[in-house]
Amino acid sequence: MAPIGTLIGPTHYSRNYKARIVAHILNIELSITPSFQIDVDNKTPEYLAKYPAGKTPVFEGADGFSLTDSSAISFYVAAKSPDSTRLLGQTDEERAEILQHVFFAEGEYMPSMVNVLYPLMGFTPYIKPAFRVAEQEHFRFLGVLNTILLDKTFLVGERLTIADIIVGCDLIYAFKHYLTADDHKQYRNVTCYFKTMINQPAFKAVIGNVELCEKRVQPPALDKKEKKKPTEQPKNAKKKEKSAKVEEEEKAPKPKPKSKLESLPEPLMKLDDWKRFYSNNDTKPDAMEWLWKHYDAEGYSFWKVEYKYNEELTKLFMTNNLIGGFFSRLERARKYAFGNLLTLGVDDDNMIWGYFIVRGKEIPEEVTEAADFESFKWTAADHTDPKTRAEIEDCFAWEGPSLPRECYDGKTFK
Ligand SMILES: N[C@@H](CCC(=O)N[C@@H](CS)C(=O)NCC(=O)O)C(=O)O
Repeated sequence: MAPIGTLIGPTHYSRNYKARIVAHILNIELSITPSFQIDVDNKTPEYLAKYPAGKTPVFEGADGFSLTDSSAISFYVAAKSPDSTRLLGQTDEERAEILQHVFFAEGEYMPSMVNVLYPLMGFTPYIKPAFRVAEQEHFRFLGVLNTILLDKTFLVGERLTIADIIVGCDLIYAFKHYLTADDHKQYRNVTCYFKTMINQPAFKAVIGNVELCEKRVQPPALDKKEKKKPTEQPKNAKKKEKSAKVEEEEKAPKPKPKSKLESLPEPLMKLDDWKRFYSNNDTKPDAMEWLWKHYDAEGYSFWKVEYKYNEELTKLFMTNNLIGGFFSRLERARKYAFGNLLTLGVDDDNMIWGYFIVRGKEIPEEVTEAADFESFKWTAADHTDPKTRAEIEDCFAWEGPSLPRECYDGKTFK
């Protein structure tokens, strides 16, 4: 049987598992995209033109039908089977209950999980008070699920349905990275349910073994300045006296400032041309030869970028996520910057290192305004120096003798 279409997105993300588990159970052929790079492939103009939210996964049907949202895609894939009611519910009541659990998982539980796990994993900035509130909310929803599961093996009826597939997948991150033995006791029914799910043959076939978390992921390194903040006295006590009017004005959305970079003379090399050439050609030698031929040293500058708190990095994949998080907060700089940051080293001993090209001779505010900019050291780099040039080439190629350590993975900002 030919595939009904392609599930596009990173194959190791839990949202990507849902439709594949459905397809596995109902014997539906579904193509996947193993080399998909999150934050790169879902940010191209072509992808955004088709899927404006830039999220993954998305589905492209063999017949041209396209769809976003992992749960919607899972429902659609299930509906393609003559045996669909097996997962989609046999009665009106079952179908409505399935939706009830899916909406709870997606609308209530997932946002709370994301607000806890994303800061821990470096996808979003870690702000302690917001994090504490998110933790409480996450535990509250786990408690709700724990009550729902008090006397149930499956969420709806006596057999696995799509509700279990969606909720089971939505619980993966929390059990893999956050919930430890004490939480397992506290949310016993949820834990038992989760273990039942990940031991279902279809879950195993798609995901493999899920290792439960033993030690909770710790918050990423805070900017040292931020760490000092709690002991500092508020500098400006008068702030409190500000008139309501001033505060109102401050709260009002400010018009997006025009970039200062727009007033610089037009550069000889267009950054978009470089990005396109880099994406479509071998980095060494082709793209690098192109760059050295076209690089306009008046219009751009090179910067070596190093993470300041490498000693606090732990798992390689988390380090790489941290880069992804930083890049997503550099969104405003996309027009004016290109770079590669690499995750180098091994688990529990790794570093972030790389190079950027930016428009102008200084680091533009589109970069410095990123919440975690201060966590990185930016040093002006002289691309005419042979050693630096070799490093830039190896960095952009993600391999080569001048990398300070073995390259595990990396991200390209383009
Ligand atoms: N409700 C959506 C959420 C999709 C979503 O947030 N996907 C994440 C990856 S798991 C993503 O694409 N993040 C990239 C971004 O937000 O730019 C779904 O279930 O598909």
